[in-house]
Amino acid sequence: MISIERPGLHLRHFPAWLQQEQFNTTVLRQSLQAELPWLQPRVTVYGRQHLTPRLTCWVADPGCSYRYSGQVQAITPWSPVLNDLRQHLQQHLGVRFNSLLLNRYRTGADRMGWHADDEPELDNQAPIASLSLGVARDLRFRPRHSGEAPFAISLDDGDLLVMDPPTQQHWQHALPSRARVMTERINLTFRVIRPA
Ligand SMILES: O=C(O)CCC(=O)C(=O)O
Repeated sequence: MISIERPGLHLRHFPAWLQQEQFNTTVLRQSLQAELPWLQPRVTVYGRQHLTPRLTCWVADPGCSYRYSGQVQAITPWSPVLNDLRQHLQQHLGVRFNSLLLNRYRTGADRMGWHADDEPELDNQAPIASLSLGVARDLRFRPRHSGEAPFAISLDDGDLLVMDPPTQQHWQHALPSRARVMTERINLTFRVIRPA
Protein backbone atom coordinates (compact mmCIF):
# COMPACT_ATOMS: atom_id res chain seq x y z
CA MET A 1 0.00 0.00 0.00
CA ILE A 2 1.26 3.47 -0.90
CA SER A 3 0.08 6.24 1.40
CA ILE A 4 -0.10 9.76 -0.09
CA GLU A 5 -0.44 12.56 2.44
CA ARG A 6 -0.78 16.31 1.93
CA PRO A 7 -2.45 18.93 4.14
CA GLY A 8 -6.18 18.00 3.98
CA LEU A 9 -5.54 14.97 1.72
CA HIS A 10 -5.23 11.28 2.63
CA LEU A 11 -5.00 8.68 -0.15
CA ARG A 12 -4.29 4.96 0.04
CA HIS A 13 -3.20 3.34 -3.23
CA PHE A 14 -3.27 -0.47 -3.46
CA PRO A 15 -1.73 -1.43 -6.86
CA ALA A 16 -3.27 -4.53 -8.51
CA TRP A 17 -5.64 -5.03 -5.55
CA LEU A 18 -8.27 -6.83 -7.62
CA GLN A 19 -5.74 -9.37 -8.90
CA GLN A 20 -4.64 -10.00 -5.29
CA GLU A 21 -8.29 -10.61 -4.39
CA GLN A 22 -8.35 -13.27 -7.17
CA PHE A 23 -10.48 -11.31 -9.68
CA ASN A 24 -9.82 -11.69 -13.39
CA THR A 25 -9.87 -8.01 -14.35
CA THR A 26 -10.37 -8.64 -18.08
CA VAL A 27 -13.40 -10.87 -17.49
CA LEU A 28 -14.74 -8.36 -14.97
CA ARG A 29 -14.37 -5.39 -17.33
CA GLN A 30 -15.94 -7.25 -20.26
CA SER A 31 -18.91 -8.38 -18.17
CA LEU A 32 -19.52 -4.83 -16.90
CA GLN A 33 -19.29 -3.48 -20.47
CA ALA A 34 -21.85 -6.03 -21.69
CA GLU A 35 -24.29 -6.17 -18.77
CA LEU A 36 -24.75 -2.65 -17.43
CA PRO A 37 -27.23 -0.10 -18.86
CA TRP A 38 -24.58 2.54 -19.74
CA LEU A 39 -25.84 6.07 -20.33
CA GLN A 40 -24.27 9.20 -21.75
CA PRO A 41 -26.13 11.94 -19.83
CA ARG A 42 -26.47 15.54 -21.03
CA VAL A 43 -24.97 18.19 -18.81
CA THR A 44 -25.45 21.94 -18.93
CA VAL A 45 -22.21 23.93 -18.86
CA TYR A 46 -22.46 27.75 -18.99
CA GLY A 47 -26.03 27.45 -20.28
CA ARG A 48 -25.20 25.04 -23.13
CA GLN A 49 -26.07 21.35 -23.27
CA HIS A 50 -23.32 18.78 -23.89
CA LEU A 51 -23.11 15.00 -23.80
CA THR A 52 -20.78 13.95 -20.97
CA PRO A 53 -17.42 12.83 -22.46
CA ARG A 54 -17.80 9.29 -21.02
CA LEU A 55 -20.50 6.71 -20.23
CA THR A 56 -21.91 6.34 -16.72
CA CYS A 57 -24.06 4.06 -14.59
CA TRP A 58 -25.39 4.65 -11.04
CA VAL A 59 -25.82 1.50 -8.92
CA ALA A 60 -27.32 1.85 -5.45
CA ASP A 61 -29.48 0.49 -2.67
CA PRO A 62 -33.15 1.53 -2.96
CA GLY A 63 -33.63 5.16 -1.89
CA CYS A 64 -30.02 6.22 -2.50
CA SER A 65 -30.59 8.84 -5.14
CA TYR A 66 -27.83 10.97 -6.56
CA ARG A 67 -28.13 14.32 -8.30
CA TYR A 68 -25.57 14.93 -11.02
CA SER A 69 -25.48 18.23 -12.88
CA GLY A 70 -29.08 18.97 -11.93
CA GLN A 71 -30.44 15.52 -12.85
CA VAL A 72 -31.37 12.67 -10.51
CA GLN A 73 -29.63 9.51 -11.77
CA ALA A 74 -31.71 6.40 -12.46
CA ILE A 75 -30.84 3.62 -9.98
CA THR A 76 -29.51 0.32 -11.36
CA PRO A 77 -29.74 -2.52 -8.79
CA TRP A 78 -26.60 -4.36 -7.62
CA SER A 79 -25.71 -7.26 -9.92
CA PRO A 80 -24.12 -10.37 -8.30
CA VAL A 81 -20.63 -9.36 -9.53
CA LEU A 82 -20.93 -5.77 -8.27
CA ASN A 83 -22.25 -7.01 -4.94
CA ASP A 84 -19.29 -9.40 -4.70
CA LEU A 85 -16.89 -6.47 -5.29
CA ARG A 86 -18.74 -4.45 -2.64
CA GLN A 87 -18.38 -7.32 -0.12
CA HIS A 88 -14.62 -7.58 -0.77
CA LEU A 89 -14.18 -3.83 -0.29
CA GLN A 90 -16.32 -3.80 2.84
CA GLN A 91 -14.21 -6.58 4.37
CA HIS A 92 -10.99 -4.82 3.40
CA LEU A 93 -11.96 -1.32 4.55
CA GLY A 94 -14.60 -1.90 7.24
CA VAL A 95 -17.03 0.49 5.51
CA ARG A 96 -20.60 -0.32 4.41
CA PHE A 97 -20.97 1.15 0.92
CA ASN A 98 -24.54 1.73 -0.35
CA SER A 99 -23.87 3.18 -3.79
CA LEU A 100 -21.52 3.04 -6.73
CA LEU A 101 -20.84 5.37 -9.66
CA LEU A 102 -19.29 3.72 -12.72
CA ASN A 103 -17.51 5.78 -15.36
CA ARG A 104 -16.52 4.24 -18.68
CA TYR A 105 -13.85 5.98 -20.74
CA ARG A 106 -14.09 4.46 -24.23
CA THR A 107 -10.77 5.94 -25.45
CA GLY A 108 -8.33 8.58 -24.28
CA ALA A 109 -10.72 11.23 -25.63
CA ASP A 110 -13.17 10.45 -22.79
CA ARG A 111 -12.39 12.32 -19.61
CA MET A 112 -13.63 13.85 -16.34
CA GLY A 113 -13.23 17.54 -15.45
CA TRP A 114 -12.09 19.07 -12.16
CA HIS A 115 -14.50 18.40 -9.29
CA ALA A 116 -14.72 17.15 -5.70
CA ASP A 117 -17.13 14.44 -4.59
CA ASP A 118 -18.69 16.70 -1.98
CA GLU A 119 -22.39 16.62 -2.87
CA PRO A 120 -24.61 17.11 0.20
CA GLU A 121 -26.09 13.59 -0.07
CA LEU A 122 -22.64 11.97 0.34
CA ASP A 123 -21.49 11.06 3.86
CA ASN A 124 -18.38 13.24 4.19
CA GLN A 125 -17.09 11.12 7.10
CA ALA A 126 -16.82 8.02 4.86
CA PRO A 127 -14.03 7.21 2.39
CA ILE A 128 -14.63 6.84 -1.35
CA ALA A 129 -13.14 3.64 -2.75
CA SER A 130 -12.15 3.74 -6.42
CA LEU A 131 -11.39 0.64 -8.51
CA SER A 132 -9.83 0.84 -11.97
CA LEU A 133 -10.14 -1.64 -14.85
CA GLY A 134 -8.40 -1.52 -18.21
CA VAL A 135 -5.85 0.89 -19.61
CA ALA A 136 -3.82 3.03 -17.15
CA ARG A 137 -4.91 6.69 -16.88
CA ASP A 138 -3.68 9.59 -14.75
CA LEU A 139 -5.87 10.93 -11.96
CA ARG A 140 -4.80 14.50 -11.15
CA PHE A 141 -5.26 16.30 -7.83
CA ARG A 142 -5.15 20.04 -7.08
CA PRO A 143 -5.86 21.95 -3.86
CA ARG A 144 -9.10 23.94 -3.59
CA HIS A 145 -7.80 26.67 -1.30
CA SER A 146 -4.12 26.21 -0.40
CA GLY A 147 -0.94 26.75 -2.40
CA GLU A 148 0.06 23.05 -2.30
CA ALA A 149 1.45 21.69 -5.58
CA PRO A 150 -0.88 19.68 -7.87
CA PHE A 151 0.15 16.07 -8.55
CA ALA A 152 -1.05 12.98 -10.46
CA ILE A 153 -1.33 9.25 -9.76
CA SER A 154 -1.32 6.66 -12.54
CA LEU A 155 -4.20 4.24 -11.96
CA ASP A 156 -3.65 0.89 -13.64
CA ASP A 157 -5.76 -2.25 -14.18
CA GLY A 158 -6.93 -3.66 -10.83
CA ASP A 159 -5.76 -0.72 -8.68
CA LEU A 160 -7.71 0.40 -5.61
CA LEU A 161 -7.46 4.05 -4.56
CA VAL A 162 -9.08 5.01 -1.25
CA MET A 163 -9.80 8.73 -0.83
CA ASP A 164 -10.18 9.29 2.91
CA PRO A 165 -11.88 12.27 4.56
CA PRO A 166 -11.38 15.20 4.48
CA THR A 167 -9.82 14.96 0.98
CA GLN A 168 -13.01 16.02 -0.86
CA GLN A 169 -13.32 19.16 1.27
CA HIS A 170 -9.83 20.42 0.42
CA TRP A 171 -8.83 18.95 -2.96
CA GLN A 172 -10.33 18.44 -6.42
CA HIS A 173 -9.54 15.66 -8.87
CA ALA A 174 -9.78 15.21 -12.66
CA LEU A 175 -9.05 12.61 -15.31
CA PRO A 176 -7.58 14.44 -18.34
CA SER A 177 -7.88 13.22 -21.93
CA ARG A 178 -4.93 11.33 -23.43
CA ALA A 179 -4.50 11.54 -27.22
CA ARG A 180 -2.49 8.31 -27.52
CA VAL A 181 -4.85 6.06 -25.51
CA MET A 182 -7.07 4.00 -27.86
CA THR A 183 -8.55 1.48 -25.42
CA GLU A 184 -11.09 1.41 -22.62
CA ARG A 185 -10.99 2.03 -18.92
CA ILE A 186 -13.80 1.56 -16.40
CA ASN A 187 -13.65 3.22 -12.98
CA LEU A 188 -15.93 2.28 -10.08
CA THR A 189 -16.30 4.63 -7.09
CA PHE A 190 -18.03 3.06 -4.08
CA ARG A 191 -19.71 5.67 -1.88
CA VAL A 192 -21.83 6.12 1.22
CA ILE A 193 -25.01 8.14 0.68
CA ARG A 194 -26.76 9.51 3.77
CA PRO A 195 -30.31 8.19 4.11
CA ALA A 196 -32.80 10.88 2.96
O1 LIG B 1 -12.12 7.72 -13.32
C1 LIG B 1 -11.60 8.08 -12.28
O2 LIG B 1 -10.60 7.53 -11.80
C2 LIG B 1 -12.17 9.27 -11.55
C3 LIG B 1 -13.65 9.15 -11.27
C4 LIG B 1 -14.15 10.30 -10.49
O3 LIG B 1 -13.54 11.34 -10.44
C5 LIG B 1 -15.39 10.20 -9.77
O4 LIG B 1 -16.09 9.19 -9.88
O5 LIG B 1 -15.72 11.16 -9.04
